[in-house]
Amino acid sequence: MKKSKSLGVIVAMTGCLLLSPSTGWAADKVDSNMQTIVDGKSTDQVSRLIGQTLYSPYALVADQLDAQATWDADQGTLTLTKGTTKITLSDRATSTTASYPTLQLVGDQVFVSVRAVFEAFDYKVIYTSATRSVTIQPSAPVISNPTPTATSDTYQSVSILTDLDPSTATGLRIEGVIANADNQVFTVEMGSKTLYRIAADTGQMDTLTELPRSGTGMALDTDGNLYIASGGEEGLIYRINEEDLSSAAFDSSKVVTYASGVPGANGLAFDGSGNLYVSGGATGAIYKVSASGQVSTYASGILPTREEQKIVVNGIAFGTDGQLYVSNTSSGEVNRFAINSDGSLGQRQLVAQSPLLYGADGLNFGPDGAIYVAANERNAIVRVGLDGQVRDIASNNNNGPLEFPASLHFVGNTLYISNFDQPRGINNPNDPGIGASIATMDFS
Ligand SMILES: [Ca+2]
Ligand SMILES: [Ca+2]
Ligand SMILES: [Ca+2]
Repeated sequence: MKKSKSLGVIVAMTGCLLLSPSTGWAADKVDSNMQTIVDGKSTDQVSRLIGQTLYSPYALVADQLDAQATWDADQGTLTLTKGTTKITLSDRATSTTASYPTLQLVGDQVFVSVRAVFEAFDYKVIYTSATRSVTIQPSAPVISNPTPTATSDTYQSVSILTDLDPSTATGLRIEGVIANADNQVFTVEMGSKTLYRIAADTGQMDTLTELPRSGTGMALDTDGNLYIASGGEEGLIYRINEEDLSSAAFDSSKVVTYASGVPGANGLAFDGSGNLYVSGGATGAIYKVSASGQVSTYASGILPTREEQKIVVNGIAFGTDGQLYVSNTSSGEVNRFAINSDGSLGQRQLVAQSPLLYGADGLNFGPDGAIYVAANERNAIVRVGLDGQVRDIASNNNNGPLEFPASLHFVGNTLYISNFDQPRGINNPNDPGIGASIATMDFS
């Protein structure tokens, strides 16, 4: 037993505390519908708002921390101990803990301040008013954040395979790109919702169909079937059969809705078992669509740090280690999650954070095993080593050839990049330059 006193013991002992005249909480306490997310996992813990402070049952918090709880009946205090950290909580505001009571009695239960406890044990506690949620995550990254280096001698050349609007530098928008083993490259123009097929060898572009809705990220399953994310409040995933992708007589009947209920759907990645993981953009959610089509929603616990950019789960790809890697566009991070045996997300680990990753959008693993990230607002492609080293491998000013690069996909040693051409960051205004286009880089 880590907890040296059972709840029953505490309840018995706290009877006298209820008589204390200093505990003026009774009129203030209200049930809270606040969602509490610990290490990326949504919990169903019953919390109470007392004044402006959120309190949770002490036993649950001690369990989440794996801390030892000890009650001092004489002092009416609860002590939590883990490793070398020890804090004492009481129903009186004290200078050594917080300016508010860190412990409250609610009915026959002992509640403790979520913020006071987790911050004392070096967790970040972040309240998000829009979603009425409290996110709790370790303050220290698992992998250290290296000093970013960007040297021009590491730059590699970028070529344009296809300019979607050859006569102009502005107007069209493409977010997703995917290429298959049949030398076919696919992208969706967002304004017209047009699905294009582009020959990887010649750059020739064919119009396949107009999708019911616009499309963003794309993925192929192991059989070569194509999947396209369509975000918005009612997010959808479209699917097109592999044999139809080469069809000369493509029509809209070839596009079927594979999944729905994935708000903000942005990036797509298959695991090795046919489960599709979907990043939820600004929702912060990551969805799993099982091979049988069942949708599960997981809170990533990833938050924005820049007000002007709210997208926090964007690019998404599996590593050879079986972990799911996702980019945080707002804070310039790559995070990863182990996948639990039930398909849910394990604990978040920070792989790298850098200003070079501001605008981190699509990501994909290269032939050298490193992560390549499209840093859209920087007109840059960034390499992130699994050791956390971050460096630009290509970047340019507003003239292109990178024009707000949004997605990228390797086929062998060739990297295909979609130039989204949003007018933001270095690409603002988006004229001059090439505009919406497919760029390539050769890593052979
Ligand atoms: Ca153009
Ligand atoms: Ca994206
Ligand atoms: Ca430009």
